[in-house]
Amino acid sequence: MKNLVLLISGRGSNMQSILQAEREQRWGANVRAVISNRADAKGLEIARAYGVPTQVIAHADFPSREAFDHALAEALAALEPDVIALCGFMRVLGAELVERFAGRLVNIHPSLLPAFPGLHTHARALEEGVKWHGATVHLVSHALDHGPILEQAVVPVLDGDTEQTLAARVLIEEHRIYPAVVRALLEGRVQVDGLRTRIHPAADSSP
Ligand code: NHR
Ligand code: GAR
Repeated sequence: MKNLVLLISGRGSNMQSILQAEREQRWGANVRAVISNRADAKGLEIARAYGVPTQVIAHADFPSREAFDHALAEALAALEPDVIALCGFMRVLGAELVERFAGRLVNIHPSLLPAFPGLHTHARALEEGVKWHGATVHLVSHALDHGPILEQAVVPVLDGDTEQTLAARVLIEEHRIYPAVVRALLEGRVQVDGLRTRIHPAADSSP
Protein backbone atom coordinates (compact mmCIF):
# COMPACT_ATOMS: atom_id res chain seq x y z
CA MET A 1 0.00 0.00 0.00
CA LYS A 2 1.28 3.48 -0.90
CA ASN A 3 1.79 6.08 1.81
CA LEU A 4 0.32 9.57 1.44
CA VAL A 5 1.07 12.62 3.61
CA LEU A 6 -0.79 15.93 3.29
CA LEU A 7 0.65 19.30 4.34
CA ILE A 8 -1.69 22.17 5.22
CA SER A 9 -1.59 25.66 6.68
CA GLY A 10 -5.25 26.64 6.88
CA ARG A 11 -8.74 25.76 5.76
CA GLY A 12 -7.85 22.41 4.22
CA SER A 13 -10.50 22.19 1.52
CA ASN A 14 -8.05 20.68 -0.97
CA MET A 15 -6.94 18.22 1.70
CA GLN A 16 -10.59 17.31 2.23
CA SER A 17 -11.17 16.82 -1.50
CA ILE A 18 -8.30 14.29 -1.52
CA LEU A 19 -9.45 12.49 1.64
CA GLN A 20 -13.00 12.29 0.25
CA ALA A 21 -11.89 11.00 -3.17
CA GLU A 22 -9.59 8.43 -1.56
CA ARG A 23 -12.49 7.18 0.52
CA GLU A 24 -15.14 7.20 -2.23
CA GLN A 25 -12.93 5.77 -4.97
CA ARG A 26 -11.15 3.31 -2.66
CA TRP A 27 -7.62 4.13 -3.75
CA GLY A 28 -6.28 1.81 -1.10
CA ALA A 29 -3.75 4.42 -0.01
CA ASN A 30 -2.50 4.74 3.53
CA VAL A 31 -3.01 8.36 4.58
CA ARG A 32 -0.23 8.41 7.14
CA ALA A 33 -0.74 11.96 8.43
CA VAL A 34 -1.88 15.50 7.90
CA ILE A 35 0.84 17.91 9.04
CA SER A 36 0.18 21.62 9.65
CA ASN A 37 2.68 24.39 10.26
CA ARG A 38 -0.05 26.24 12.20
CA ALA A 39 -1.71 24.86 15.34
CA ASP A 40 -4.94 26.75 14.55
CA ALA A 41 -5.40 25.41 11.00
CA LYS A 42 -9.08 24.57 10.50
CA GLY A 43 -8.08 21.65 8.32
CA LEU A 44 -6.74 19.77 11.36
CA GLU A 45 -10.31 19.32 12.66
CA ILE A 46 -11.42 18.01 9.27
CA ALA A 47 -8.50 15.56 9.19
CA ARG A 48 -9.45 14.26 12.64
CA ALA A 49 -13.05 13.83 11.49
CA TYR A 50 -11.71 11.59 8.71
CA GLY A 51 -9.74 9.61 11.29
CA VAL A 52 -6.37 10.72 9.93
CA PRO A 53 -3.48 11.25 12.39
CA THR A 54 -2.45 14.90 12.65
CA GLN A 55 0.80 16.60 13.57
CA VAL A 56 1.62 20.26 14.16
CA ILE A 57 5.14 21.39 13.31
CA ALA A 58 4.88 25.12 13.90
CA HIS A 59 7.40 27.13 11.92
CA ALA A 60 7.15 29.84 14.58
CA ASP A 61 8.68 27.44 17.13
CA PHE A 62 11.95 27.22 15.20
CA PRO A 63 14.83 29.70 15.17
CA SER A 64 15.37 29.55 11.40
CA ARG A 65 13.89 28.30 8.14
CA GLU A 66 16.58 25.63 8.06
CA ALA A 67 15.64 24.35 11.53
CA PHE A 68 11.94 24.19 10.59
CA ASP A 69 12.75 22.45 7.32
CA HIS A 70 14.94 19.94 9.12
CA ALA A 71 12.23 19.09 11.67
CA LEU A 72 9.64 18.76 8.90
CA ALA A 73 11.96 16.57 6.82
CA GLU A 74 12.62 14.24 9.75
CA ALA A 75 8.89 13.94 10.51
CA LEU A 76 8.18 13.22 6.84
CA ALA A 77 10.95 10.63 6.54
CA ALA A 78 9.54 8.75 9.54
CA LEU A 79 6.22 8.42 7.67
CA GLU A 80 7.91 6.85 4.59
CA PRO A 81 5.76 8.84 2.16
CA ASP A 82 5.35 7.84 -1.48
CA VAL A 83 3.53 11.11 -2.15
CA ILE A 84 3.50 14.37 -0.15
CA ALA A 85 0.75 16.74 -1.28
CA LEU A 86 0.91 20.42 -0.33
CA CYS A 87 -2.68 21.53 0.22
CA GLY A 88 -2.63 25.28 0.75
CA PHE A 89 0.73 24.88 2.49
CA MET A 90 2.19 28.36 2.87
CA ARG A 91 5.88 27.94 3.75
CA VAL A 92 8.51 27.85 1.05
CA LEU A 93 10.50 24.63 1.39
CA GLY A 94 14.30 24.66 1.28
CA ALA A 95 16.38 22.95 -1.39
CA GLU A 96 17.58 20.21 0.97
CA LEU A 97 14.05 19.05 1.83
CA VAL A 98 12.95 19.30 -1.81
CA GLU A 99 15.94 17.19 -2.93
CA ARG A 100 15.33 14.57 -0.27
CA PHE A 101 11.75 14.00 -1.43
CA ALA A 102 12.23 14.85 -5.11
CA GLY A 103 9.47 13.55 -7.37
CA ARG A 104 7.22 12.83 -4.41
CA LEU A 105 6.27 16.44 -3.55
CA VAL A 106 3.27 17.90 -5.35
CA ASN A 107 1.52 21.28 -4.99
CA ILE A 108 -1.65 22.96 -6.17
CA HIS A 109 -1.17 26.59 -7.07
CA PRO A 110 -4.10 28.95 -7.69
CA SER A 111 -3.06 30.33 -11.08
CA LEU A 112 -2.22 29.20 -14.58
CA LEU A 113 1.53 28.85 -14.08
CA PRO A 114 3.94 30.19 -15.21
CA ALA A 115 1.64 33.21 -14.81
CA PHE A 116 1.38 34.55 -11.26
CA PRO A 117 3.76 32.45 -9.19
CA GLY A 118 3.91 33.35 -5.49
CA LEU A 119 1.13 34.84 -3.40
CA HIS A 120 -2.11 36.84 -3.97
CA THR A 121 -2.68 35.27 -7.37
CA HIS A 122 -6.37 36.17 -7.74
CA ALA A 123 -5.84 39.85 -6.93
CA ARG A 124 -2.94 39.99 -9.39
CA ALA A 125 -4.96 38.27 -12.13
CA LEU A 126 -7.74 40.86 -11.71
CA GLU A 127 -5.21 43.68 -11.66
CA GLU A 128 -3.61 42.47 -14.90
CA GLY A 129 -6.99 42.14 -16.59
CA VAL A 130 -6.51 38.56 -17.77
CA LYS A 131 -9.65 36.97 -19.23
CA TRP A 132 -8.79 33.42 -18.16
CA HIS A 133 -7.41 32.22 -14.85
CA GLY A 134 -7.18 28.86 -13.14
CA ALA A 135 -5.15 26.40 -11.14
CA THR A 136 -2.03 24.29 -11.67
CA VAL A 137 -0.89 21.04 -10.09
CA HIS A 138 2.89 20.77 -10.29
CA LEU A 139 5.78 18.83 -8.85
CA VAL A 140 7.67 20.88 -6.28
CA SER A 141 11.20 21.83 -7.30
CA HIS A 142 13.72 24.21 -5.78
CA ALA A 143 12.50 26.87 -8.24
CA LEU A 144 9.38 28.18 -6.50
CA ASP A 145 6.18 27.41 -8.43
CA HIS A 146 8.19 26.26 -11.42
CA GLY A 147 8.29 22.48 -11.14
CA PRO A 148 6.95 20.20 -13.91
CA ILE A 149 3.26 20.91 -14.58
CA LEU A 150 1.04 17.84 -14.15
CA GLU A 151 -2.43 19.32 -14.73
CA GLN A 152 -4.17 22.65 -15.18
CA ALA A 153 -7.76 23.87 -15.18
CA VAL A 154 -9.05 27.10 -16.67
CA VAL A 155 -11.88 29.37 -15.53
CA PRO A 156 -13.16 32.61 -17.11
CA VAL A 157 -12.68 35.93 -15.37
CA LEU A 158 -16.13 37.53 -15.34
CA ASP A 159 -17.21 41.17 -15.31
CA GLY A 160 -17.67 42.22 -11.72
CA ASP A 161 -15.46 39.47 -10.31
CA THR A 162 -13.83 40.19 -6.97
CA GLU A 163 -10.89 38.34 -5.47
CA GLN A 164 -13.44 36.25 -3.54
CA THR A 165 -15.72 35.31 -6.44
CA LEU A 166 -12.77 34.47 -8.67
CA ALA A 167 -11.07 32.41 -5.94
CA ALA A 168 -14.29 30.45 -5.39
CA ARG A 169 -14.57 29.63 -9.12
CA VAL A 170 -10.95 28.47 -9.21
CA LEU A 171 -11.35 26.42 -6.02
CA ILE A 172 -14.09 24.28 -7.59
CA GLU A 173 -11.59 23.28 -10.28
CA GLU A 174 -8.82 22.69 -7.72
CA HIS A 175 -11.01 20.16 -5.96
CA ARG A 176 -11.58 18.36 -9.27
CA ILE A 177 -8.03 18.14 -10.61
CA TYR A 178 -5.93 17.72 -7.45
CA PRO A 179 -7.34 14.37 -6.24
CA ALA A 180 -7.02 12.93 -9.75
CA VAL A 181 -3.34 13.85 -9.96
CA VAL A 182 -2.54 12.60 -6.45
CA ARG A 183 -4.16 9.31 -7.38
CA ALA A 184 -2.12 9.08 -10.57
CA LEU A 185 1.09 9.71 -8.62
CA LEU A 186 0.20 6.99 -6.10
CA GLU A 187 -0.55 4.58 -8.94
CA GLY A 188 2.72 5.35 -10.76
CA ARG A 189 0.94 6.73 -13.83
CA VAL A 190 2.94 9.97 -14.04
CA GLN A 191 5.79 10.22 -16.55
CA VAL A 192 8.16 13.19 -16.26
CA ASP A 193 10.56 14.31 -19.00
CA GLY A 194 12.18 17.58 -17.95
CA LEU A 195 9.33 20.05 -17.56
CA ARG A 196 7.04 18.00 -19.84
CA THR A 197 4.83 15.37 -18.27
CA ARG A 198 2.19 12.79 -19.15
CA ILE A 199 -0.43 11.15 -16.99
CA HIS A 200 -1.36 7.71 -18.21
CA PRO A 201 -5.00 6.62 -17.84
CA ALA A 202 -6.02 4.40 -14.95
CA ALA A 203 -6.24 0.68 -15.74
CA ASP A 204 -10.01 0.63 -15.16
CA SER A 205 -10.81 3.83 -17.11
CA SER A 206 -12.68 3.49 -20.40
CA PRO A 207 -11.15 5.13 -23.51
N1 NHR B 1 8.59 25.10 -1.87
C1 NHR B 1 9.36 24.92 -2.94
N2 NHR B 1 10.65 24.67 -2.74
N3 NHR B 1 8.91 24.98 -4.21
C2 NHR B 1 7.61 25.24 -4.42
O1 NHR B 1 7.19 25.30 -5.67
C3 NHR B 1 6.73 25.47 -3.33
C4 NHR B 1 7.28 25.39 -2.04
C5 NHR B 1 6.47 25.61 -0.92
C6 NHR B 1 5.14 25.95 -1.09
C7 NHR B 1 3.21 26.55 -2.51
C8 NHR B 1 3.27 27.96 -3.13
C9 NHR B 1 1.96 28.29 -3.83
O2 NHR B 1 1.30 27.40 -4.37
C10 NHR B 1 4.61 26.06 -2.37
C11 NHR B 1 5.39 25.81 -3.49
C12 NHR B 1 4.05 29.96 -0.04
C13 NHR B 1 4.81 31.01 -0.55
C14 NHR B 1 5.41 32.06 0.35
O3 NHR B 1 5.98 33.02 -0.10
C15 NHR B 1 5.03 31.05 -1.92
C16 NHR B 1 4.52 30.05 -2.73
C17 NHR B 1 3.78 29.00 -2.20
C18 NHR B 1 3.55 28.97 -0.85
N4 NHR B 1 5.31 31.88 1.70
C19 NHR B 1 5.85 32.78 2.72
C20 NHR B 1 7.24 32.30 3.15
O4 NHR B 1 7.99 33.17 3.62
C21 NHR B 1 5.02 32.78 3.96
C22 NHR B 1 3.59 33.20 3.77
C23 NHR B 1 2.72 32.85 4.96
O5 NHR B 1 3.17 32.16 5.90
O6 NHR B 1 1.53 33.22 4.91
O7 NHR B 1 7.53 31.11 3.11
O8 NHR B 1 1.61 29.49 -3.92
C1 GAR C 1 -6.10 27.11 -2.37
O1 GAR C 1 -6.73 27.99 -3.29
C2 GAR C 1 -4.70 26.79 -2.83
O2 GAR C 1 -4.58 26.66 -4.22
C3 GAR C 1 -3.96 28.00 -2.35
O3 GAR C 1 -4.55 28.37 -1.13
C4 GAR C 1 -5.85 27.82 -1.05
C5 GAR C 1 -5.87 26.86 0.10
O4 GAR C 1 -7.17 26.44 0.37
N1 GAR C 1 -2.59 27.70 -2.19
C6 GAR C 1 -1.68 28.63 -2.11
O5 GAR C 1 -1.93 29.82 -2.27
C7 GAR C 1 -0.30 28.13 -1.82
N2 GAR C 1 0.55 29.26 -1.64
P1 GAR C 1 -7.43 25.14 1.23
O6 GAR C 1 -6.64 25.28 2.51
O7 GAR C 1 -8.90 25.20 1.49
O8 GAR C 1 -7.03 23.96 0.41
